[in-house]
Amino acid sequence: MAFIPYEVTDTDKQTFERDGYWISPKLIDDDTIEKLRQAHERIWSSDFDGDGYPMHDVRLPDNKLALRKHDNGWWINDEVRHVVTHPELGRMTAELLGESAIRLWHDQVIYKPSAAGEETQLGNVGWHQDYAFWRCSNTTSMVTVWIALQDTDLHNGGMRTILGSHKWGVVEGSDTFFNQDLDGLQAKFSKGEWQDEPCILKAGQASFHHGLTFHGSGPNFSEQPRLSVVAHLMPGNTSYMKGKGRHDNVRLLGPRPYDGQPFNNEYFPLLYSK
Ligand SMILES: O=C(O)CCC(=O)C(=O)O
Repeated sequence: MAFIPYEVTDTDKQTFERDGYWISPKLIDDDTIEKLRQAHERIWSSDFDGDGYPMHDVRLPDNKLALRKHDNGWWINDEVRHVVTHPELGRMTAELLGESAIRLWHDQVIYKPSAAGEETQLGNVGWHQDYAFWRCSNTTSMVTVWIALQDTDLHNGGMRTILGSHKWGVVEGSDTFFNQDLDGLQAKFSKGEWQDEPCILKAGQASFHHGLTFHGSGPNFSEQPRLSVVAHLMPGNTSYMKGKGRHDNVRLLGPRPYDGQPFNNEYFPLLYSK
């Protein structure tokens, strides 16, 4: 499994700061892409590495056109773990955020089935801000690294991001990943400004978006599923902020989490420290 090292440039940082996202060059080689595609198959057929359990049941949706996703694939799959905890991802994210250390918040393994010839929105991901789900964290300065396991564009339901929307702050009610009505959500959130840009990626490239950047995705019109592995990353000193919304990660701090408790135990591995 090999990562292809890349030095983030000042121009890359400026793009990330201006647009709220940045697309990397190819970061993982073809062998790693193939292993991650196999990891998908193994996860969806409940063939797990290690002796433990997944964080949530890996249950296939009743409708085969529906999006499948699993959180913390790294608990149950070695290839996913290798990639989402990779120091290179941490180093690049540290550069983009101007942080000295980066930890894993959680990962996602996402499978968008083919909807070729179907009239369906079941594979859609609603416009949302990731941080809307993560308000128990004391910083919005978090990053999602979305790694494409095939060439990805709007034909196969690739992500779209709203340029500059990371500067809008935390927008109330933007925890709308599971709302498949993209037009309705746009009407709700746009307030006139809405510059929608497709994330066009070759297999092995990644898009790095800020925790406040609005993004979503539409149908997969291609004949093949759209596969990705996603790492959600945070600054190394991120801590729990009480009273701001529930997230399963808070349980991983123990039975009596306290306000200000750092997310720094083994559930939140350190990827990189300067
Ligand atoms: O896979 C998608 O289309 C959206 C994924 C997403 O919202 C995310 O990774 O933050």
